Amino acid sequence: MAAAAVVANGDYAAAKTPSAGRYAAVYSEVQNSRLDHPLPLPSVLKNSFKVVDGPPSSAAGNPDEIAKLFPRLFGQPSANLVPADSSDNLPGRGLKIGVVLSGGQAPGGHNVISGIFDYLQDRCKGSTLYGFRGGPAGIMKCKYVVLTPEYIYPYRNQGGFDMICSGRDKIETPEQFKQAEETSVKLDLDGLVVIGGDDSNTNACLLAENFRSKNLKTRVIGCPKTIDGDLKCKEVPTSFGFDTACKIYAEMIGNVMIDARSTGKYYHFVRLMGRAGSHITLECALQTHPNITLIGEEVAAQKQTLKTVTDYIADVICKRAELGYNYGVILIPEGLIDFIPEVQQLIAELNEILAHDIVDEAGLWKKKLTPQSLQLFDFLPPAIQDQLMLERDPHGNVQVAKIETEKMLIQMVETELEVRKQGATYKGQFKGQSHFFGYEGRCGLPSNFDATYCYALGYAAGALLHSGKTGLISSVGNLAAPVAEWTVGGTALTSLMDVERRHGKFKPVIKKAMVELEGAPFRKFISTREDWALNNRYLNPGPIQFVGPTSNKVNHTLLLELGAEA
Ligand code: FBP
Repeated sequence: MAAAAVVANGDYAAAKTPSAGRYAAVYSEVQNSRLDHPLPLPSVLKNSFKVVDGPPSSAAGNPDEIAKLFPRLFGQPSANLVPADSSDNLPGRGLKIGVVLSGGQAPGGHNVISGIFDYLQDRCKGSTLYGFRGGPAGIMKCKYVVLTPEYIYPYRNQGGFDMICSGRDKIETPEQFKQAEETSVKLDLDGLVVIGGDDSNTNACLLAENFRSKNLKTRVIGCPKTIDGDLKCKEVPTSFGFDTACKIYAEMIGNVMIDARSTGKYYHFVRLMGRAGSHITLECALQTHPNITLIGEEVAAQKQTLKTVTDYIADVICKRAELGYNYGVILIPEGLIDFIPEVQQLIAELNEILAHDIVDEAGLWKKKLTPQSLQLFDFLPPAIQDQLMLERDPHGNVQVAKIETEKMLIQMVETELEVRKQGATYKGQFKGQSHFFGYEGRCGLPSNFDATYCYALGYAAGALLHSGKTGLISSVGNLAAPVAEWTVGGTALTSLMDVERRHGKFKPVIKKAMVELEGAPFRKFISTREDWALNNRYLNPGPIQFVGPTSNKVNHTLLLELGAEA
């Protein structure tokens, strides 16, 4: 970023308060105004603290397998930071710490780095923070930048991951672990912070285990990042980025709703990011009140098929037509097709074929599919067939962001409505418009909540490394309370793990948190969705506010899960 070079002043305090308009050439007024947005810290991080260990931990599933995979880390306790006397302060020696951004962008990542940096500045004078460039590959190739006050300043409270950029590489082969070890030794790293989602934090734990097994001093701490909102547990109430991304999508959905009502002629099929859990879709529904919302977890629990999903949408469209409404808004989670049992089965078979066989142009590979999967594959529109065959990501996942489920559903609903028209059970007009809101929400200016939460996560990661912890994920809790009362600590990464079959082998994975059908957000949604289906209760939340009465509003999902919203 050009702005990084503009602050030539090496003085930290001065860099924090540049003269007004310094970045005007490259930043909008709003971006500029965010640079000096003050970030409150939980009070435990503002004063002297000590680290208190909790009881021994276990695993989210298959503890015996996890214990075998992590012999040095399994069972370690989580850590809590509690107020203490200044006599308990850790020695303020300089540390060498690395930080890496891993996986998809999520608003607030820059503030995590700022939090780590400020912790080191405040409590470990003489420290060095290395930013590994381009994700985990930066660790393996020892590609880094030394983060200075001047380098960091223009990224404070800004969206994106462009300070050091991200990547989806995984450190998994013995050679790659060796490369990571070499980097750790070369830079004499005391610690490494991995900012990532479930896969990246699993990788962080493997690195922590590996470093310990090689008697290297490098400790590893993870940070919960993903707009998808599926990396969470009791101690980690939410992943950062979810709040901002949902607010951005909700604004766009609200606008589309008003457009639908204004013209009265379109059904808008909006697919929303979130490749596994449907948290984003559910939260956006709670913020905007669409006519139809599909929740993948419910579809799976009811063992729905593509046909039943299509029928459900067509039923609502027919009832609305009788009321005189030939328009509406339908929210679809990006991971939907992966929840439909018949498609799930097809994807599992395709995964095995793609991992082990050559996919020949003549289509002989199709003979390996079971008859049901072959029938379904042949029934899908060619574009969806191609999208299902695309290369898996480095973690073995189908790239659901590239599967245009919204277009497929429009086609299927259209065909169903045609049949109903011929049977005289539908007399309306149907025109579908497709949207995919995904990348638009990943690099927005972080909401006040994400900005503050991320800063605390980073500051806490610094504190955990300073106190010699490894294999923990930075955990900031009590988030419905004022920031001063937020709790801070680290949760054993192995306690979030289970084993899963990937690329045809069992691997440790952090169990994804899916939408709970008994949970408060889903129950709130089902209590009103029928009303939203037929009566237009559209809500347009408008753009994210940074000042004023609604600026510190937190998403419904988090508040409902914490019992702080009715
Ligand atoms: P993370 O799990 O890495 O945070 O990424 C989430 C996500 O934004 C998903 O919602 C989406 O399916 C995927 O990334 C898209 O990946 P890519 O950036 O590689 O296209």
